[in-house]
Amino acid sequence: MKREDGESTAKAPARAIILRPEIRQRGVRPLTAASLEEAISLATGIGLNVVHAREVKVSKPRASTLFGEGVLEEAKGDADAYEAELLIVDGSLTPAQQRNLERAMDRKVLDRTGLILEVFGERARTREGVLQVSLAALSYQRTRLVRSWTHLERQRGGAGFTGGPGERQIELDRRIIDDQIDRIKKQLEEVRRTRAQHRSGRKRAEAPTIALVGYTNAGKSTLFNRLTGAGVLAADRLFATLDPTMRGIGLPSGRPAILSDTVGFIAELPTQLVEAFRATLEEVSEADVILHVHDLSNPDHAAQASDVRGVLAELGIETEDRILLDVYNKADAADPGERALVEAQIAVKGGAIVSAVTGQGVDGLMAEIDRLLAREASDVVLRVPCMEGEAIAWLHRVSFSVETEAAGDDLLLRVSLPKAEIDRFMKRWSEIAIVESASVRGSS
Ligand SMILES: Nc1nc2c(ncn2[C@@H]2O[C@H](COP(=O)(O)OP(=O)(O)OP(=O)(O)O)[C@@H](O)[C@H]2O)c(=O)[nH]1
Ligand SMILES: [Mg+2]
Repeated sequence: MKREDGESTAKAPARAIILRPEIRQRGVRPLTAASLEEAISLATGIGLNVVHAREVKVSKPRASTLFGEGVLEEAKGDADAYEAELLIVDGSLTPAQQRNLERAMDRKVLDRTGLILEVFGERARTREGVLQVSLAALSYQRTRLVRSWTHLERQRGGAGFTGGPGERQIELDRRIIDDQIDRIKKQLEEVRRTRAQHRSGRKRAEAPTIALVGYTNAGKSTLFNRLTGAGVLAADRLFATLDPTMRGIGLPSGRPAILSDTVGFIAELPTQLVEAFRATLEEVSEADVILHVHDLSNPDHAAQASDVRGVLAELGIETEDRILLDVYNKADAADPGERALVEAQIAVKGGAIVSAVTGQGVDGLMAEIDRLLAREASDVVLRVPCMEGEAIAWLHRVSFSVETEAAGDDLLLRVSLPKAEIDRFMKRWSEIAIVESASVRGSS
């Protein structure tokens, strides 16, 4: 890991041990996609050298240290033996637990939220992304009387974590943090104002929007690239994408649509991050179609899907009033038995099986999106003055069908459009009248 503070160069990566508490309530293991393997990926993703990792059953979580005496002693022994500088607890710790563990272990302790914040910090590229992550990290740190680790610490210009800060220092830190939070919020507002202007520009493009959501590493960016021909970064690492990207695509019917790629979700996503990323996730909350991308090759894909649905709910994204389509990706690498199970499920609930890498199933997916959009369509008759060339062209481009009849200086156009698009049209050409609104077709 290279440090930029000039203190030392070409330093060996920090050594870390990971303990994953498995908290069983009434002996039941909670359904979550979080796993020791995932924690290792997160840690190596920020350049840590994971020298030891294991799960620890916790039947009675202790308020002071989470783990019991025996576990702590063993962990201390491991950490010493492996010369680890850092202990990662892949679960959530209260500020007091974190502090007590640091004392007991005599080294820095990072919990799952802290770890995920570090990963986001490392991945952030755009100004908005960097600001959002800083905001999340600061509001997390504010509640803790301990300092954060690695680069977030460096960004703050801190002096490292050894020794642990005294109470007076902490009070001071807190005031500094509050000032920083205020400043970042103002900067974010500024950045978002600019982005809102872009968004209203996109709205004027008047095409349905399709958002890709899913667990991190499910293949959203790869699918995005396959569908748009774009060169968005796709990589086998967690949270390769942080900033939303949008591109226009053409559906098989010839109708245009806008596809957006977004940040992935993860089990036990820190609330601070959900809050900080709420604005960028607006692309999802405003989408007409949500494609939930699953990694069919991952044995935990069902748990991942339930985590994703949990985050969508936490974001207040209703899935009832819009089209939600389950897309099972990585079919090329999936277990045949698992695939058969999902196929049976799709026969009942709908969905698509694809491979973003080989392209298998992708045409079918596009046709399915068209079909679902068409299903939302209803017929309306509009009285459009002949001179409104732009409106007439728009209707021809976007409608599923158009029948035209002359009526004096006007045209009567019977078009079939999804409700959302009729609204878009009426907003843009408010002076054009609907003369007849037929019932929703509602056929398959
Ligand atoms: N075998 C196989 N691998 C795939 C497929 N789609 C994506 N991958 C691989 O999965 C890894 C993650 O892909 P991404 O597209 O970056 O995943 P993502 O969902 O955008 O991930 P985040 O941005 O981190 O949330 C990459 O190594 C891809 O090459 C697929 O259809 N088959
Ligand atoms: Mg991505």
